[in-house]
Amino acid sequence: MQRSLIRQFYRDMLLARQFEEAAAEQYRQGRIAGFLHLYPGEEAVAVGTLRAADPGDYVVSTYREHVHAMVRGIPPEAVMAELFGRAGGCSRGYGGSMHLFSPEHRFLGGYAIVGETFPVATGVGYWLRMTDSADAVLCYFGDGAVNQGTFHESLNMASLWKLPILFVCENNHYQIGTEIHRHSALAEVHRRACAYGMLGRRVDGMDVLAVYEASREALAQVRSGAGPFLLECETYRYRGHSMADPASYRSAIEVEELRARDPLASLWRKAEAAGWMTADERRAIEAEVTAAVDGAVAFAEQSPPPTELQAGVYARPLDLYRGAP
Ligand SMILES: Cc1ncc(C[n+]2csc(CCOP(=O)(O)OP(=O)(O)O)c2C)c(N)n1
Ligand SMILES: [Mg+2]
Repeated sequence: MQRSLIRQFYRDMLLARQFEEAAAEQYRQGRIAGFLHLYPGEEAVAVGTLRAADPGDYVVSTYREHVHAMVRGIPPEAVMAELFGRAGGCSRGYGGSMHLFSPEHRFLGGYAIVGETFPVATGVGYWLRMTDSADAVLCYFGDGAVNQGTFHESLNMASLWKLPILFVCENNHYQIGTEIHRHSALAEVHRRACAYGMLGRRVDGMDVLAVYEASREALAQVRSGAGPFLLECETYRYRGHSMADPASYRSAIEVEELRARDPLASLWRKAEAAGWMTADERRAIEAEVTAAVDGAVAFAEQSPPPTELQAGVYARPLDLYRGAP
């Protein structure tokens, strides 16, 4: 694999880790309100899948989507400012943490409803197919979303119509505090693909190289016209479900075991052993990432609050009240 790509993976995952830790700190200080779902532990999934995608592909993600947005090219400043609810945010401060959006990056959200990404991605896939586009859609969801009716309805139609969609399950084994064997009759999510006549496989979601390779193969299938693909990435979140969750439902031993497979540390070990990255290069990336995260927080702090609260709203409440069309 190219050395530049390995460094890119490392930089992306380090930015992801540090950005999220900075967001947690800003939340504690009261600068970020509402719910905040962080990604530490899961970095290899967003980075491996999205670096395998083409710039023209569309992305539909969940409420745990800050990292997906940044890997897609939305600047960290615009993501942090959105978390702060400021006008400099990528959704101009109206959306907050769970509703990042950027049409120019083909980043179609940020959805707070569990299972909401399936029909949105299916609609985009349908449009791509109708227009004979070469682009694809990457649709993210958690293990806890696969028992929603939208999963069945969307995967069935997507497969029937051979839509160009890569369904990416971020299986972190928990639906908030409920472990997967207690919420799913079938815990191996990728095996559900056969019910819809589509291809599916599981990959180690703590290993960015494995996720990247699996995503490239899956996207090649999707683009060939073979229809959608279900990629299950087995991963883990080191923090609670959201900042409001102390995660007391799991043992310290379990967390330690998964921390030993940390995606960043294991990539560094491999990169150093193979001579893909030197310690000096690693330090340079660390310095650059720290500056980028500090810059993002500084930008968010000085960005003003949104002023036009009614901009982008289709109907004004007063017109509705008066019966105007
Ligand atoms: C339709 C719906 N039901 C319930 C919720 C509350 N809720 C938010 S996240 C979540 C768990 C989702 O688990 P999972 O899909 O595994 O995602 P993860 O947070 O692990 O990434 C629930 C039940 C919601 N947002 N939407
Ligand atoms: Mg989960």
